[in-house]
Amino acid sequence: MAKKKTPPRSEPSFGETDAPTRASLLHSMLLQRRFEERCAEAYALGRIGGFCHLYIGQEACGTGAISLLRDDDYVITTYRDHGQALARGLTPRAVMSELFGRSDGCSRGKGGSMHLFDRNTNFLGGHGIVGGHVPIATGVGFAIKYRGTDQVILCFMGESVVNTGAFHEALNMAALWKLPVVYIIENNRYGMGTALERASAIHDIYQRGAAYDMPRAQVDGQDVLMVRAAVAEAIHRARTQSIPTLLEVRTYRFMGHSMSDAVSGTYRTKQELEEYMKRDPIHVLRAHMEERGEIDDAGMTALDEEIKAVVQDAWDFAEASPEPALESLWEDVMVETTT
Ligand SMILES: Cc1ncc(C[n+]2csc(CCOP(=O)(O)OP(=O)(O)O)c2C)c(N)n1
Ligand SMILES: [Mg+2]
Repeated sequence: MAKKKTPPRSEPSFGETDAPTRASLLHSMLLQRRFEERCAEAYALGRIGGFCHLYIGQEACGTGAISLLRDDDYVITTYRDHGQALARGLTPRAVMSELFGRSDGCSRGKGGSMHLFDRNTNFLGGHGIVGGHVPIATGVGFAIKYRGTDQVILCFMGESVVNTGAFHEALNMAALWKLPVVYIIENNRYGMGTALERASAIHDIYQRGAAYDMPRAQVDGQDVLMVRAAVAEAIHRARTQSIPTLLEVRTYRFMGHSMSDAVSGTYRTKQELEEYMKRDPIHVLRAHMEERGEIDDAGMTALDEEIKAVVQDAWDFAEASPEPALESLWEDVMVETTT
């Protein structure tokens, strides 16, 4: 099928970064971190209700991958979605309002933490059912190919997803029909309290792609520059040849599975957590930038202060935003379309 060409944009070849890009990656990761630290506080104060899963420790995965997208590309993800939503350009005000259940939220206060959604940035959620969104990503890939554009979709998932049937059906179809989807497994080693080794017959899970003859790779998920390099190659393949890729990004979550779990729990040791925390993705990028003379202590402090003010503004905005009206309960439930 002939592809309609959209105007060329500055897509970095295989994830090369320059100083402004590194600065923007640092800004994005620090924003996500400070934002979610305040989410934990808001949850403890009862401002945020329901389920709430933090992304702290994993920021390099979403940030590196999403930084390579064009505005007209798509992102779809799991319930651990705050960081990726911010990386994709949803405003801190819209995300915080959604978490507070307010009408200025990106899902009008009716989705909450697990269901961030934004049509303007092609952010297709935020999905609570483990594995449930993977076939949707494949469907979007099919739609892109059917329409003949050269867009791509990034589909993020946790490593537990690879043991669901939906994952296999969706990857088989994507490989068979050559769909422009980049499937990104964020392997943080645990599905709630279950270690990968207790749930999966193979541990190098990118090898699951072999069953569908899909290009695949394993990546260091704590180094945002490594993530970018791998994802850039996959995006290039999807955009120019409509070939899907399966990436396993090895990472670690520094918090509990959700706000209802203890940080370390009984399924992992404090020592293990401390060992992984030595490779905090923000520190790893900062070290890259320090080596190149692009940031120093004063620069880092100034950035931190600027970001904390943005997050405070988001909190204040969310608190002032009204709750959705009761009548709006039936709005946005179904869309009737003629196309
Ligand atoms: C179909 C389904 N089964 C069970 C659950 C409950 N559940 C929520 S998160 C989760 C673990 C998922 O782990 P993983 O895919 O590794 O993602 P992570 O939370 O580590 O990011 C489970 C079992 C669910 N949401 N959906
Ligand atoms: Mg996991």
